[in-house]
Amino acid sequence: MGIVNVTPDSFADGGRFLAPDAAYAHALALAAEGADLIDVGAESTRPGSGGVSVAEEQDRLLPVLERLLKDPPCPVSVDTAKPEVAETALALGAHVINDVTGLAAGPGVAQVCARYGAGLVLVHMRGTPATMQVAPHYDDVLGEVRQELAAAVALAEGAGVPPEAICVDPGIGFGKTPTHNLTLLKRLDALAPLGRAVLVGPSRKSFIGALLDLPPTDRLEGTLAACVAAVLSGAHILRVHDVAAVRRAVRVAEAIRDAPGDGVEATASGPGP
Ligand code: HH2
Repeated sequence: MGIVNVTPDSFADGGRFLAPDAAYAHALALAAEGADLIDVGAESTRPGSGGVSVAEEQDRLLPVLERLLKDPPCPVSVDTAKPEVAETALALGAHVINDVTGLAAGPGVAQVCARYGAGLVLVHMRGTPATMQVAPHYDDVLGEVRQELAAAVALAEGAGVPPEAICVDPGIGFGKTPTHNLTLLKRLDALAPLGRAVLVGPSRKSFIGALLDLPPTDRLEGTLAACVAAVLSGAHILRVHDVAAVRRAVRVAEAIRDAPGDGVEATASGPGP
């Protein structure tokens, strides 16, 4: 899933793709790099951000979605927690809604998805972007994230979204310390009992900055490591800024994951080392 932030203030690329032409061109470029899904968002949810109005979010999104959905290069998801924005996006032909609040405000976004037959990403978040990084605490981060996502899944299904249309995301950086993020990336298999595809978004996030002491623009290698670890622990979809690089890293990681583990040659293989 390639990221297109139509925002002035996103933590990694704020302002670069605020102009509709730039956002549209970036979406096409990410699809050409091999993205299977493009995620367009118009509200930054970085820690401390206060949010934008429905009108502002629509004003940013619509010119981009109108162009992108005329002849979409791949399915398009829209990163919003507002039912009104979700409705407008789906009416234009968007395929998936990515709700980083995991239906915190109620089933509204899920009801809209059910009506349009759209996919729904439910992300785990504790608190709101304004408050979520103020002393996050869990007694059992894996169990609590799984339980809270299970409640969101039940809410979505109750609103009429079919089980196979829902995917879950542990919400890297959304009300988590760096250690919580590392534990979640290491143990994505803990979400397997939910029976949904697992999406995860570690791209350029601050836990990488904390480990390497580098700004968002210099976090590619850290992102690749996090994505590889996520694939090995059970991720199905990766939300990233750097699609081409992540695709390459993941192809190798998947080949290693799927290689015979017992040293016995199952099929004829190529040359040696
Ligand atoms: N993270 C961000 C936004 N949307 N969606 C999902 N499903 N998972 C995530 O981890 C996720 C997300 C935050 O990253 P970004 O869009 O790059 O920045 P900002 O919120 O500052 O626009």
